[in-house]
Amino acid sequence: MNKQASVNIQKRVAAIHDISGFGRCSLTVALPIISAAGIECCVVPTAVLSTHTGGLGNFTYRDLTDDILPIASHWQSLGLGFDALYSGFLGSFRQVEILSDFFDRFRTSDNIIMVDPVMADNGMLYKTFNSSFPHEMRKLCQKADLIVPNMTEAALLVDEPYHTGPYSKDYVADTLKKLAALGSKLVVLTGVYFDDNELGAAAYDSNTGRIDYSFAPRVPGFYPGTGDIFGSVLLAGLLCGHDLAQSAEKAVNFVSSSISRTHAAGSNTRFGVNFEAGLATLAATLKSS
Ligand code: PXL
Repeated sequence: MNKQASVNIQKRVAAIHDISGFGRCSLTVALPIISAAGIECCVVPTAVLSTHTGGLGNFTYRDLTDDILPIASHWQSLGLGFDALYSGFLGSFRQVEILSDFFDRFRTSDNIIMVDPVMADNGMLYKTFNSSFPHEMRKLCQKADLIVPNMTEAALLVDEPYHTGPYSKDYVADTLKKLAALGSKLVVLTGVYFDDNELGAAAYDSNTGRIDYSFAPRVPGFYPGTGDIFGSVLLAGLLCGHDLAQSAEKAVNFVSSSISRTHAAGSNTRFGVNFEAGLATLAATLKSS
């Protein structure tokens, strides 16, 4: 091995999500998961909340819209570069345009922009968004290399009514193609199921037309934060050198084992899932090729 090849350059991600102090979602899952993969995770908090907005009562909410571009400017002055830009839950309508600028500042010919269009689940928009937000979020998806919507977000992005499953393969393939037509060449759709026993994801690469599916046994209940866990493992997988289908499979398996562990413990599901107990195994899985 020559000297150059033996140098291991650490990857670096900019993760742009809210930070909810309690409830295990957004930055409180992205940071530990990406770090466990050996990747440096720099954070841009879009808002600070006491908890996530999914059923824990009167959460506090501090919008950080006006801090995002000054953070970007300071980082530019330091000459920082990122292997991936990863956005999730946004704190305000205005943040879409601001993130678009953020992406323009840090995009390079070989980094990846991943947009998780966090805004809805189970057929409903989250409390902090109004009905014009999906139209705005579509603009950010146009700028991405990879988008990671769930089935509800997918319906909002392609401006079609939301349907509960089980879904047909044709419906999923059609939805993936419509999502890619928004501008992002790669799409990973979560919450896909063809029967009531399994739940998983479909990974679509519009460059090749290939669709790969990954499923795990369905566990009853609704588990907040699992979309953020999924996205963080997916991105970590890609940056560790796994392909889109392999990374999506690792993300499905990690979310599934985190949910099973939480269900088996009888924990309050509104508090998020116990992904922490799986981090050491995840790190080993991501590092093996
Ligand atoms: O997991 C998505 C998410 C992220 N951030 C906040 C949320 C939610 C979902 O409810 O409320 C603040």
